[in-house]
Amino acid sequence: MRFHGLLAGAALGVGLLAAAPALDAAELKLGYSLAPTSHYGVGATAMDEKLRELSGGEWSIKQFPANALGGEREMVEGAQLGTVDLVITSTGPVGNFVPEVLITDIPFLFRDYEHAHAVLDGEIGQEILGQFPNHGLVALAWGENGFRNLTNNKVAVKTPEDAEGLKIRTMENQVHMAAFRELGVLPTPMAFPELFTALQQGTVDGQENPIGVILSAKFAQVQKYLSLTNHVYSPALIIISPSVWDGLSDEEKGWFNEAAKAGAKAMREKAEADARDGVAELEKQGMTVVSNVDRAAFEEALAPVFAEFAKKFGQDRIDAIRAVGN
Ligand code: EAX
Repeated sequence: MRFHGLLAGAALGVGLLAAAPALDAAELKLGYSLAPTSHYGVGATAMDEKLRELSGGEWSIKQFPANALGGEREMVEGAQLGTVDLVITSTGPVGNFVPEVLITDIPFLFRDYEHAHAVLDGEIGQEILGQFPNHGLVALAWGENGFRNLTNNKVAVKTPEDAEGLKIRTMENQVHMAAFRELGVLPTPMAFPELFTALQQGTVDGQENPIGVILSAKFAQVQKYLSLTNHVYSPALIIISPSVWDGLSDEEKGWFNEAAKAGAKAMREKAEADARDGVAELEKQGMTVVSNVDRAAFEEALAPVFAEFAKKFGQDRIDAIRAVGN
């Protein structure tokens, strides 16, 4: 009898194992700061689709858009702690966790999208991703936020002099803050979830973000002037919590890497489409667009802070980034 019972138990065990993928199907929590229709939402959806396809439905992603899991700094912290599984974030606060990322936040470093992609997907970018585990995080891929543009309520900014004295919200990022300080702007670091209200109430005069973000966050409702400064390329990252990553098999890690690549590709396509088509839309929404910005003057005005960055990050490393694709 005992013998039979054991056999029956073994048979049951096999049955359970065969059904394991369905029983164990895991849904991961992914947070980001924008609406589901944004480049982050499009990227998250593409990643989810690819992950389901590769894992036969074993793994999937539940999205928490619009800061539902907190601001970007809080979400990255959550990934470190294991309370957030996945995050799509700008590099804004990431350099506070992984200092090696900060070099990518230097203004006027990337010439265009092609250059940025070549650097980030190439040796230099992959080396930076490789540093994340030393800081309690895992980054799967570089996504994209886009080239940032200045908006404000006071003046049509064309030159650095026009921007002097403006109170501008910056990300919680020491490289961005140093650059804006150099321009004579009053940089006010602030988490993104607080920004709309701060613009509405006049706590700050302006902010800067890629066209896709300005559209998604509906900043046209609270900002008058849009200057096409394209002063800094803003990368995004797809981060996974080590608490999830460390439990994955090599095969599963492969699925996540491939899914993140699909997400990053879709994110870039959407961010670039927004940058192309979104300016006309923002104009329609009532913004005054300044397209003849003197970008060379902005770059020149930053010369002293570029010298500081060279000391901090190494002129050779900055040159290596600039040299990619030349
Ligand atoms: O990631 O904080 C920012 O300005 C970011 O660009 C925005 O949250 C999108």
